[in-house]
Amino acid sequence: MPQATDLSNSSQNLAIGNVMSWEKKSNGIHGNTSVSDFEITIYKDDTIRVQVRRGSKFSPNPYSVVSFPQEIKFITTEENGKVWLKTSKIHLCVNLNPFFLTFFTPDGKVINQDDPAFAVSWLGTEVSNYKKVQPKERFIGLGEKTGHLDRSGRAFTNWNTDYFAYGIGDDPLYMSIPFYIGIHSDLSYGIFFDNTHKSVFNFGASNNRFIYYSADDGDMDYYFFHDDSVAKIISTYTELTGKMEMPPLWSLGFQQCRYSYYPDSEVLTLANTFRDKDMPADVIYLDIHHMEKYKVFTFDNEKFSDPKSMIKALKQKGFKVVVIMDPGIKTQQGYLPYEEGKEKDLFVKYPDNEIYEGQVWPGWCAFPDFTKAETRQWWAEKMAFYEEAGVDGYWTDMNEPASWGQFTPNIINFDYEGENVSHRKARNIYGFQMARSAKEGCELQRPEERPFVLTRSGFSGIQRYAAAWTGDNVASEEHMMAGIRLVNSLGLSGVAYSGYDVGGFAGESTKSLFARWMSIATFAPLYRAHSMINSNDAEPWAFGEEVEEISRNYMKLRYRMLPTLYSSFYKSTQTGLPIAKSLAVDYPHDKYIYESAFENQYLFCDTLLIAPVESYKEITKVYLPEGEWYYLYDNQKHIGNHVIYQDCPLNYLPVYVKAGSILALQSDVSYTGQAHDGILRLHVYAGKEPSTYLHYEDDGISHEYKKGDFLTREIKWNPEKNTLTFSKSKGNFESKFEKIKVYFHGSNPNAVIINGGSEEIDKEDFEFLGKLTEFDPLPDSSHPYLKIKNIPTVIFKNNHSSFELEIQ
Ligand code: NBV
Repeated sequence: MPQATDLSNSSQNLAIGNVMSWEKKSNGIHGNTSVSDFEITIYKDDTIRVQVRRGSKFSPNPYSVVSFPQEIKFITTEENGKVWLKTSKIHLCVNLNPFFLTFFTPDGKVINQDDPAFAVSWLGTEVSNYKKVQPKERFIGLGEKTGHLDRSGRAFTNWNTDYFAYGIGDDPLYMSIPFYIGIHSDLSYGIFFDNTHKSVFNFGASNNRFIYYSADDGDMDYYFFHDDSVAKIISTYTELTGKMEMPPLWSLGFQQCRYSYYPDSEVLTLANTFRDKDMPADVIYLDIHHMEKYKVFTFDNEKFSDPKSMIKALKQKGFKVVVIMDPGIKTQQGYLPYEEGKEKDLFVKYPDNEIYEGQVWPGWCAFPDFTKAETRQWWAEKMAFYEEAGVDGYWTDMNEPASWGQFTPNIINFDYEGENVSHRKARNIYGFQMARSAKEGCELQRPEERPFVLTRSGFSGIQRYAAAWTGDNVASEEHMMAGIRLVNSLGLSGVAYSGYDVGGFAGESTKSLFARWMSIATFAPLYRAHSMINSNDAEPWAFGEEVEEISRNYMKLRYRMLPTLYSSFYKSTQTGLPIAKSLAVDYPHDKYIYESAFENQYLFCDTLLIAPVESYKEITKVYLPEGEWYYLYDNQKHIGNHVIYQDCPLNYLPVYVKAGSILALQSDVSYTGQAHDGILRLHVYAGKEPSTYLHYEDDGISHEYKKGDFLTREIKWNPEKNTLTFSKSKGNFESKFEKIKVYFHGSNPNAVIINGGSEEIDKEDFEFLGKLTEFDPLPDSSHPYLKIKNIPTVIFKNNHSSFELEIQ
């Protein structure tokens, strides 16, 4: 029998040891050693779960995983002291004396192997899994972690932390995602360590023997993923932990925040200024000064005497309003949320049942226990207060949870879905569950609309409930670049919808820094500017005319790109893949992409390669991976697998279009809800490889798309036949685009023929414009030193049948 709870001699390492017995179960095996029980479960061909415990039962995390093992065929055999579990994608070898695991490909290559001596081990309650480092192995992912794209040589801690003005190498930050991807010898795999205690991932820091992950307590409980691409591994991880749902279209527009805009007249002036200055924008945030003495579910009546009318006026101008919600509830007699929380037993407590209090903005506060269903439901109901005023979205801040002193006592208790656990186990999922409650509040209050929640804290699975932002960054060039890596890393870790405070939250941005940040963030999934109290104004017009012009140009480009962006969001809801995609996803084995000069580069919406560069640089080195790449602003074609030197004046951020891809644009609008001119502009960039653009549309706001009110259409470029094929559109949604105009970049057609000449589209609806059209991605620039002329163009009515354009 395992000595399940014997922690004697805990000052030395206790390894799992020899297997005493094992048995087959329906979807794997289980067994024991002298110190522990283990279970190995085949989830899918590409996913195997490994659980090891010392307690009398497993204590899994009830929050992150949302899918169950599939019934699949696998083979189990025992030979020469090894048990083999074989699926079509992974061959797992369990060595019995001692217990250690080796994951192989079906053709016998080692993907990943435990350090045979230590494998799974304990130091007291701390549980670890030690892994051998494979030749030239790299590690990517782990969510919101600072540092290099390749995490080798560093260790990271998962312990959600409020960290004002963090340094660009500091750790831990606000959100924990214990999932990483290993890359070596043309192989890749993923590991999700599903334990919510404080955990550490050591990728070879201070040792040259192994890498390991450990948690303060709880089970060794991890999922191992292997497939033939990094993309498939991310997809599989998000099948396990869930995918984001379609956000409201308005949330993809520009969002303006400040700590804090008040009073109401200032908020209205802000909205008017965007419209007067012809700068497209969709969202204005109300930070903590909207509240009376920072008490959640109140408005400060002096600053906002009639919030409902103010929000109505903003809506008339096409703006949406997002309010901040902090978890701390002021412990003030008579303050309803406090009284109710006490009465209904909804707050976090000490083990002797006294309510725990910590200090935050309102003073001493009680903390709703979001790990309890009743609390989440209560909070969701309380949100009626904001809904009545017409609020559109919610921003869950301080949900690590933060408190003055930044050191919450571990002794306090959380419900944790009835398990009743200490802060040690609950902290990392507190913010995740607060965001869930906010999302459920939106669904409860406005079931007909899609929720929008932006969260600071979270854990694996957070993508199901909220978008994320990277907290209190600093107005500096290094922070601008670090934020890009954070967002890219979140994308590698299942969180496709994220962004950073454009301009920097703490400190003062310079003119050039702000301009560059605005242009880079045009290509971030979340496009939001924010700045700290008592700092200079930091709106896109606050830095003088040149910055205003650059900002306007890029903001407009963002809105023109909406068809591409929205379609990319749709794709991400299906695949879990990032929208801002580190080059490590598509080119994991290309060593150049990990170099510090190039590690910030990423693909946006699969079509554009963004090469972020500091604002003071006039020329920069860009690495273009395999393939061909068009410089966005002049169509110059570059051959991939090359480093190029690129001019990067402040008004032109280096952006390249992948040859073979299709960039879908629309006309200028002032906000996402405004009608465009009805023409979908498809820019086809000729390349050697075939490619597909999946166009997606729906009403942008309701859930009707789930019932079939959407439109998808595949548009395929075939370079061999020189054809562009439009599939029949799917779904019941009537496209908002009456016409389609195709621009041919990099090919030189004399004619375009539809359906080989047998027009199924009426000829009158189809026109080849020849070499007429100009294209300038930044048309309002007063320095249009680039303009792409003579692009052959065809325009036709958007009917929903399938057809083919043959380019001659
Ligand atoms: O609510 C004020 C700020 C907010 O603006 C910021 O975005 C959060 O990250 N909040 C933190 C609290 C305190 C900041 C010093």
